[in-house]
Amino acid sequence: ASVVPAKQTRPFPSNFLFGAATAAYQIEGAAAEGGRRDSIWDAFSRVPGAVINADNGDVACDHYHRYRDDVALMKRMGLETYRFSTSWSRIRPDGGVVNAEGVDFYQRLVDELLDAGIMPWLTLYHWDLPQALQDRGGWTNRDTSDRFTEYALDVHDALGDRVNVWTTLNEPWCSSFLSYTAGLHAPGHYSRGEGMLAAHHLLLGHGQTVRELRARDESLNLGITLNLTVADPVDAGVPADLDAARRIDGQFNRWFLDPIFQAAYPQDIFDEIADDALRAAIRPGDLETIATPIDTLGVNYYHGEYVGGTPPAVPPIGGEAPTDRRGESPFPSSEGIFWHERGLPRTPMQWEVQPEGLSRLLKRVWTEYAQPAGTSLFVTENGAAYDDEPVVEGGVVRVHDEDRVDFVRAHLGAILDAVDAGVDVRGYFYWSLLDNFEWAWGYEKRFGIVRVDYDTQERSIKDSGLEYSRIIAARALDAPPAPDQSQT
Ligand code: GBH
Repeated sequence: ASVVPAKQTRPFPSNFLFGAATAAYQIEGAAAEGGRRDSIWDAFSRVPGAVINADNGDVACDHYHRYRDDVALMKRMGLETYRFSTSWSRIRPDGGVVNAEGVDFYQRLVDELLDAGIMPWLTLYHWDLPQALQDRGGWTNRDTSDRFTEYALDVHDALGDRVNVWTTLNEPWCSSFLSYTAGLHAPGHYSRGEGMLAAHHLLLGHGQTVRELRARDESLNLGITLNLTVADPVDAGVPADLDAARRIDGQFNRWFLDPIFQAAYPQDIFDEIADDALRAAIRPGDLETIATPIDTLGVNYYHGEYVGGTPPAVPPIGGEAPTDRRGESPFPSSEGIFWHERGLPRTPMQWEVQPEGLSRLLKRVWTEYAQPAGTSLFVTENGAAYDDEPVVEGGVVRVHDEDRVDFVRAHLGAILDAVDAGVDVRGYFYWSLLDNFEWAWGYEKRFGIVRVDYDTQERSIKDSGLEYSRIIAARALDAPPAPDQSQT
């Protein structure tokens, strides 16, 4: 007789928060309404060839008009918190004077969230710089850091009494190197020097904003979100492979973590890539400002990197190296670094699915940076685009996105592995709540746990969304069957 094993579940810590994330330009639409003016993404989307299918954020998910329904949907799904960003171009359309209508939209959104019992998690900058500021050099101009702090204080004037968690920047690596060096994101420049200047001024804007917000209100929870990765050498016994992994780690991770937590750029990478313009841009006191203590570090994790110091015999599916449209690298220094294939599954974006990398990343960031600083750790983005195929069943649109269900479960499991190893991870935000404008990929790639029909704007919760709701309700993950149980 077979013994039915008791259902095994892995509970989440009692203080763990479950949420989903979006960003203003990716979902709001209403680009020319409510006094909003162009951001760099409006302008970039008009550049021929910049965005697939010449898509843009003019309408997107029309969230600007449908935010009430979207909040109701979040409530139905049981989300405890919602991570969204405010649009600088709504609040200060020209980078200067405050636009009351823009402020009003976010007040209504936050009130709606609070009424629904959902904690607002506000990000001030998710890549949509007012074009008027780009016309003056954008993030390569130090003045933009000051404008950012002014804008942040405006948002605080409007929402400081209702929003406790404030994230300054989302993924400054993307808004510097991917934007000013690789040309893949707005403003679409191809300059290694500009990327480094942009990164420094973004970090400076972050630090001085944390300082100013803290001075206004000590009770705010302040932080930043970084896109971090795990760089594995092809062969840890080969110095050139180890070196490749060190340099990728340095440019993705340490270039941002070290100044924020240790008031210094990583010396090895700095010696290799810093040019005279960057050295001149770093003024006395800047690094101390950047290292203003934060309460929360948000980690965005999508995939790892598998790199070596020599070219692979067979080029990996994703290519031997990330390149811009001209075939060059987004990194200020990546000469002699090659991406290899290790046979992991890949999403249609060719990103590896490597949940175990998330466990290792969290352990490392916790022990080396967050814990010593007394900073809490959250996974503020994680998700995947798959080629969803909607079907109508009993008059209802269903998306049986098994791949995404597995993806979410695997990454939540990886977080629990980190928790078991002593890492204090406080929450998880799936990217994204909705299918949305996926930057240079336009509407072609869908990351949502909720499907958006872009013709009708109808929303349908995908199977992954239903599964996520169940996990939230149970506050636990069903354990996978023990490997030997099924054999006997
Ligand atoms: C996030 O960034 C964004 O915050 C979000 O807005 C976006 O919709 C979501 O991901 C999905 O893309 O070495 O040049 O090949 C993603 C972070 C970091 C993922 C860099 C891709 C490889 C870049 N990205 N990574 S490259």
